[in-house]
Amino acid sequence: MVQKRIYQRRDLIRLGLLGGAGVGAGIALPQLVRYFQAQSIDIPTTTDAPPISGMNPMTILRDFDRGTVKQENGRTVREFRIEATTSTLQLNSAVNFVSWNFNGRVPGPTIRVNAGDRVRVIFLNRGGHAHSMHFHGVHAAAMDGIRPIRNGTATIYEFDAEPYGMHVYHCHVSPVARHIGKGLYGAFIIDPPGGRPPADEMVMVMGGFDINEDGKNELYAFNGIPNYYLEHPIRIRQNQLVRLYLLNMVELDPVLTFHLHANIFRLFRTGRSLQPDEESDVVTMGTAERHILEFSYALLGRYMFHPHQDVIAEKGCMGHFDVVDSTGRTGDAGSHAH
Ligand SMILES: [Cu+2]
Repeated sequence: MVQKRIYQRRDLIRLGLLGGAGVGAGIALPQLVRYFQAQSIDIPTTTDAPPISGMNPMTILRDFDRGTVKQENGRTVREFRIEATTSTLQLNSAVNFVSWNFNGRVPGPTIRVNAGDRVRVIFLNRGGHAHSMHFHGVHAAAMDGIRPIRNGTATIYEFDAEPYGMHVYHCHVSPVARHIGKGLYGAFIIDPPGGRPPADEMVMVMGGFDINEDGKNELYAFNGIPNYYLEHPIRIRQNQLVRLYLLNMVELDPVLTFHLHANIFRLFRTGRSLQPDEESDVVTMGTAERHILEFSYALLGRYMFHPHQDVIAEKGCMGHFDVVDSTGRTGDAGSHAH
C-alpha cells in the first residue's frame, strides 16, 4: 500500500523549497530529489494478521479517523460519531474479557484533526452503563465531558482543536480507573499547522486488563490484544521514517516505560513541538502521558519494543518491528531472538 500526499505551495515554502517570493526562487537539485522521495511513504503489506473479537490491531495501528468534513460559516468542522458499547474481547486462548469501549474497539478510534478545526463529537451511549467522553486539550468547562451520559442517551461535544499535539480522550465516569480499565479510551491527535514531514505513521496505546477485578492488572496490551504484535510483527520499511504516536492508558500501575530495541528515537513530548526534546531508547510515562517518537532502522531484521517493567512486558505488552527492504525481504540471523 502506498500513501501519497499532494503538496500545496505553503508546504513547499515550509520545507524551504520555495522562497516567500514564490516561483522563480532557485531550487537546488538535491533538495528537489529529497522532496520527491519524501512524498511517497511506502507501507509494507501485512497478510497474516487476523482480526480477533471483531477488531484487528494491525488495522487499528495505522487507522486515523478524520471525521466527516463540513464547512460551516467559513470554517472546517470535523464531525465524529462515537458509540459507547460493551463487547467481549478474547485476550488469549484462556481469557475472555467483557470490555466497555468506543465503537467496538480497544482503543477507540484515533480521532485526528488539524489545529483550529471545529471538532464535533456526536456521542451515543449504548454501553449499558453511564459513560462520557472527556477530551484532553483546551476547551470550555461545559465541553469537558465529566457529566455522566446515561445509557441509551446521547450528547454532543463541540470545541476548537487546540493546541496541536498528541492528546487522549477517555470516559470520565466514576470510578474512572474501572471505566478506563474496561477499555474506554483512545488517541486524539491535533496536527500542527502545515502538518509534520511525511512518515509511516502509527498509533500505539498501552492498556491494562484487571481480569479478576482484584485491583491489579493481570494482562497488558498494545492496541487491545495482548502479544498481538509479538505474534504478528509490524512490518516497516528499511531507512523509512516511522512516526509513532504513543499513549499510556494503563490504570492501576503508576508508571510504564517504553523501550525500543537496537535504536534511538527522537522524542516530542506530548507532541507539543516540531523539534525533538531529547533522544533516548527508553521513555517513562505515567497514566495518560503520551508522546510522539520518530525513528528509522538501517538494518533488516526483527526488533522488539516493550515497557522495561519486564513483568508488565511479559504479560502481553510486547511487540516486534520487522524491518524489510523494498522487495519485502527481512533479516535472517538473530531475527527471531527474544
Ligand atoms: Cu465510562
